[in-house]
Amino acid sequence: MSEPVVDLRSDTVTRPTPEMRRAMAEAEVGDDVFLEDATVNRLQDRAAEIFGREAGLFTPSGTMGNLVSILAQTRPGQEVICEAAGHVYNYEMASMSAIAGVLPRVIEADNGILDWERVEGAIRPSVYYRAQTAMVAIENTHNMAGGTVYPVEVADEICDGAHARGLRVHLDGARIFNAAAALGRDVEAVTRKFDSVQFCLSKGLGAPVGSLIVGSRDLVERCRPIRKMLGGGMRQAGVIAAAGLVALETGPGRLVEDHANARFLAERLAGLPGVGVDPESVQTNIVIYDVSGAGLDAGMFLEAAQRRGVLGIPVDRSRVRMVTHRDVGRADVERAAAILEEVVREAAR
Ligand code: TLP
Repeated sequence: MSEPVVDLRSDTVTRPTPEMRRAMAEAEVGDDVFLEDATVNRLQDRAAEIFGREAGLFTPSGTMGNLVSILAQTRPGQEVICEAAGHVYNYEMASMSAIAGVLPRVIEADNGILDWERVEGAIRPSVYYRAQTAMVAIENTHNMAGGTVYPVEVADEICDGAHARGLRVHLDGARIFNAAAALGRDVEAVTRKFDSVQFCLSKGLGAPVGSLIVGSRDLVERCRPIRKMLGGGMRQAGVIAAAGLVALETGPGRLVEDHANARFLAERLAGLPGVGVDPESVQTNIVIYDVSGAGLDAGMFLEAAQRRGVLGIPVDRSRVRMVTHRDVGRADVERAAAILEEVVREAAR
């Protein structure tokens, strides 16, 4: 029998565990537009509790969670400061402009990690004839910078500085549990100064669907009608929230394994001729590496890897991203590393 494919395209590819499927089958449900789905309510309350916030709101995706948070805290014609390689700016269908009517004010940062000095420099002067900055949106971990983590003081300083200037701060915390695990802190401690936090159940935590927004009760009550406007008012959503609850309780504790597997993969790759990656820079579950030195572009490299049973995604012409997750263990990652070695050695021949 041929070996199964090692799918490292994303941590979104995990399948629900038997425990999640059981919870889904048995979920108590109701109509969530009438606020009557007991499982959704439980998930929202539990998320709020874990983050030390007043309330939570379940959304179908991280993309919707980010957009709802932006819509709730900005007006058309305002600006949102974000990082150049950030997800909200690059991978969300320009929704902040197309739907929220705000202009992304983009700044570049080393490793995707902004600091207050850079953010402050991008804030518009407070004069009536200039568009006004309304929000700062930061991403932790930073996906396309390779899963990099904000030091807590750096994020806190951005929040304090922005608040003093009257701005809101949104956290795209799709992978905030990975950040917290890497820092050895809890998510409450690393997110407490943000006005809104979006985090994904369907990434490292392993749920099949869903994200949450957590924040003050006032924020959540502003977000709820916006979610409905966007078509995110779901009915018996308890069937998916049930899996989310299992993910929330059981997912965070095992992320360190994914991080160790990612580091292991990076170490193996670093030993290959022409592959550019610094294993020390791999802080969480994402490995981004450059294959151009091996005489390959990212597309060619990934095609050759796919033929042998390993999947990743291209970041640009020369760089590849691979993400570890619950459905790949150390043995799978070892096999992937051996296959990628073959790809590189064959290219050298
Ligand atoms: N990221 C996906 C792709 O869209 C790139 C992935 O495979 O990593 N914020 C961040 C930081 C994300 O990485 C993602 C998904 C989202 C938001 C959006 O979440 P979903 O996919 O639930 O809309």
